[in-house]
Amino acid sequence: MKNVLVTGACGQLGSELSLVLEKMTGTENLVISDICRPPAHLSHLQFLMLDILDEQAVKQVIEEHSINVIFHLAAMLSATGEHRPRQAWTLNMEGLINVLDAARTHKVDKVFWPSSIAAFGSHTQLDKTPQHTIMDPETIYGISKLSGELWCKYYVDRFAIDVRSIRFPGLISYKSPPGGGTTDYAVAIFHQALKGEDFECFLGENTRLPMMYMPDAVEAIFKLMQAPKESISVRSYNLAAFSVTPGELTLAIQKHFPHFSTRYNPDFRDLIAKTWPSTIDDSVARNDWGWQPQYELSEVVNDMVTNLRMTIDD
Ligand code: AKB
Repeated sequence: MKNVLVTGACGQLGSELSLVLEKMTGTENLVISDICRPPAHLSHLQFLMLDILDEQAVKQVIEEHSINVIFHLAAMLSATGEHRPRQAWTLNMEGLINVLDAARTHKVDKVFWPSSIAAFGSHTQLDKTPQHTIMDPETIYGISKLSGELWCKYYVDRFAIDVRSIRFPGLISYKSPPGGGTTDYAVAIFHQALKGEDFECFLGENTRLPMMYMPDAVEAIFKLMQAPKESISVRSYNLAAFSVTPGELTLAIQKHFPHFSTRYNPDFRDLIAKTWPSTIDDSVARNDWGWQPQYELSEVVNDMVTNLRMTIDD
């Protein structure tokens, strides 16, 4: 990787990925972008205000910085998308197409784009969801992810752009908060526990979703991006680490905070979650590029609690 551009760098995934990318590319070869100012821990990086809906601006950045690799992360997530469906569609689709087209025009070597478990739907086999199965998403975010997968494949087949993608489960991290997703509860719950307060959960106690710890997610992106072209058999890979319900996560957190408790007040996000896989079959990623998660639930909980405690103590 020589000159790298990250879009949506201030988001949950972008802000962690950018720091790891910096170690690989060097600060001078990394350009991060978003439509809001970067948080303090990214302020030493080359930052550009870039609206991915501005097609000319996207092309200009790629040209001026001789970008060879793009990590296109800017998107609106599932829950916010349900409040603003047209904006979610425009941002998620037009943004992706602008990036793919700029990559084609400027002969970018590789593009990474995150898909999601939201691309599946209620007729999908939701237990051990296979790589190839029925996909009938019911949220606008999910529809944009499924359409985005098809657009990526189209650019691969038609223009030989090397686009690679992962269908991410919910991501758990302590460095930056998620924004507007259905899986966000799995981060918010830790912050409440650390504050010594109970948690009101917008999912039902038994709603099981696949989750992944951020270091595993970042590692997966690098593994996929570094895999030889010949080993890539699909463009958007299923990926799993562990699956958990809010009830089980509460029990795991209670091992550290015995007085912690969760009240359940499921809202529209619980209905969304019920159309998403509860567990994922990621054997294609394991076979193609050796995917192997490092973090199980108990390790994630230990690490989250330790690191959030340090943040509070600082
Ligand atoms: C969301 O909840 O919208 C995201 C996702 C699963 O893609 N975290």
